[in-house]
Order: sequence, then C-alpha cells, then structure tokens
Amino acid sequence: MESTGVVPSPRVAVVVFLLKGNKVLLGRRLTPVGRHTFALPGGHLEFGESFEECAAREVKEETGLDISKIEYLTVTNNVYSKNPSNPLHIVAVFMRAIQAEPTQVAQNLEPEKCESWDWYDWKNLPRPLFGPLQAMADNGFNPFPADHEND
Ligand code: 8DG
Ligand code: MG
Repeated sequence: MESTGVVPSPRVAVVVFLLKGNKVLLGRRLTPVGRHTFALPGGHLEFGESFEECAAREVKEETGLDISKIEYLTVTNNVYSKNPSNPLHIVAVFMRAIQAEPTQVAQNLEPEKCESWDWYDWKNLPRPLFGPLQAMADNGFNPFPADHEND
C-alpha cells in the first residue's frame, strides 16, 4: 500500500438482529462491501452514542421501524483485506431488538444502499448471506432469547 501519511483506524458499527417470531429482518446490500448479499440493518456508531441509541437510529433511518427491548449480544472484529488501497477494519457490535409497534411495516428508506427489507426464518436463511453474518450462522450463533421456541 502506498503511504499517504494517514494511519487508518478501525471503525465501530452497530448491527441489529430485529426479531419477529422465528424471523429476522434482512435486506440485500447494494453498497460495495458485501454487495448483493443479505445483511442486517445497522451502521456506524456516531460520536457520543450508546450502542442502544445507535441501534435505534440505524434501524429507524434504514427501515422506518421503531424498536424496543434492545439488548447487546456479541461483538466481532472484521478486517476486510480484499482491497489493500482501501483497508477496512470494523468492530461490529451485534444487538437484538423487537418492533416497538408491531403494526409498522419495514420501508426501504435508503434504496441506494439496500434492495428491500424482508423477514426471513432463521432456520431457512436466504443466500448469499453477508460474510460476517454467514460466519456467525455457520458457528451456530442464535440471536433468539434462550427461552424462545425456535425449532
Ligand atoms: P453509515 O455510514 O450510514 O452509518 O453506515 P452504513 O452505510 O449503514 O453501514 P453498513 O455498511 O450498513 O454497516 C457498517 C458495517 O457493519 C459493515 O460495513 C460491516 C459491519 N457489519 C457486519 N455484519 C453486518 C450486517 O449483517 N449488516 C450490516 N448492515 N453491517 C454489518 O459485520
Ligand atoms: Mg447500513
């Protein structure tokens, strides 16, 4: 990589498993990282925000949905090295939540970034999944509460 004198630094993202019954909300990405793969709503933490505030803001901005019962799940460290001229290192904080108002319908409010939003059964996820999400699913990660009936 040619040195520009600028030292790249990791960014923090907050990503949300929005849960409804046995389903999660996914949309096909239209942005360069993970283009055409199915991913969760989420985005970058803004200065001074809590994880919960960021989760609620990103879901609202991307889908129009209000969320509640926002809980921390896990964190992953992702170094995307495919494009060395644009190094990308993202610490992704995964939260879960449910709809605050179940009658609200997900809208595609950032159509330049996402094809559409839909609910998918966690046991029958669409493909291709966004890499980091596929890795979590492959590792047996389950975003549902322990007492949730998910068979
Ligand atoms: P912003 O700059 O508008 O705040 O953010 P964005 O444009 O909405 O960011 P994003 O790419 O949707 O999300 C930020 C990063 O979070 C993404 O580049 C990689 C990481 N990430 C994962 N898994 C997932 C996922 O399932 N969905 C989303 N949206 N991001 C994810 O590691
Ligand atoms: Mg996003």
